[in-house]
Amino acid sequence: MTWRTLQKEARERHLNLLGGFHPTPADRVPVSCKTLVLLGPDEPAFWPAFTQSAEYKDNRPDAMDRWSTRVINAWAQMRGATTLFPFGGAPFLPFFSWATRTGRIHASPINFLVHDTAGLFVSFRGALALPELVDLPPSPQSPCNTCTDQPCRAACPVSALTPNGYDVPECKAYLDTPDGAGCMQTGCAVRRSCPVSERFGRLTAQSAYHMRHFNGD
Ligand code: B12
Repeated sequence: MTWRTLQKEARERHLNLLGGFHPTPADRVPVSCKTLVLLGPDEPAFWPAFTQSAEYKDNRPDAMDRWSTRVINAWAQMRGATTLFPFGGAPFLPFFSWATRTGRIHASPINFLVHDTAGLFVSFRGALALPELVDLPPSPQSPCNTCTDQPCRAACPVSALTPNGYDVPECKAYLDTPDGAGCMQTGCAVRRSCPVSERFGRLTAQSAYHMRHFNGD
């Protein structure tokens, strides 16, 4: 199994390989796992495909999580892999830690994760725990290392998301005001401010969907 083949299979499912690593016992992955691969949406193809799915159309809760479970579980079965998901309630699996283990996803100046092509819009739909050792491509350094302006540091209109941490109540209080409509309709201003995110192709409708999910829809 090569990385290239996996990437092709991911794209056929409107997913993208964000990075991978060879786990040690400290990583808390299934014992049979020799390679853990983190999966995100393949932008901008993901949103049109997802909105055509049965999960999106049935109006039941957690449509994207149910879509991810169905699609990734079916793929894993074909590959003899185990699946791991970032959602499903506490205790959550350590996706933040796994992301940084790839060497390709890093903590940004405001502590959200940042990726070489997704920027601050990096997000996970699941992970494949593969029983074989897959050769991994080289990991690019954090895009923040060469980002001189670092607009993410000052992009939040109410300074809820800064290098000192994330004030979730402050963020949500702002989202409930008329001024918060920009973040609600086009996505978090901090994530949008990242120069890498700008080039990523995340559709506005998808960002609005996540913001509604996050802020009590
Ligand atoms: C709980 C949670 C939240 C909570 C609390 C977040 C908070 N207080 O910071 C709430 C509901 C508020 C939240 C909100 C959002 N979240 Co959230 N959230 C999670 C969730 C489900 C669990 C986190 C957790 O407890 N993990 C378990 C712990 C034990 O494991 P761990 O994550 O590896 O823990 C380590 C890290 O947290 C690390 N750590 C923490 N801070 C730092 C800082 C540095 C510098 C380093 C190196 C490490 C580090 O230390 C921990 C111990 O090792 C994760 C998914 C997941 N399974 O991880 C998503 C996740 C972190 N969220 C994510 C997203 C996308 C969002 C939203 C942007 C959703 C949206 N709108 O689209 C919003 C933020 C709103 C906004 N501004 O847009 C993404 C990450 C995005 C990113 N670029 O970083 C994740 C990975 C989900 C996903 N499916 O991709 N979230």
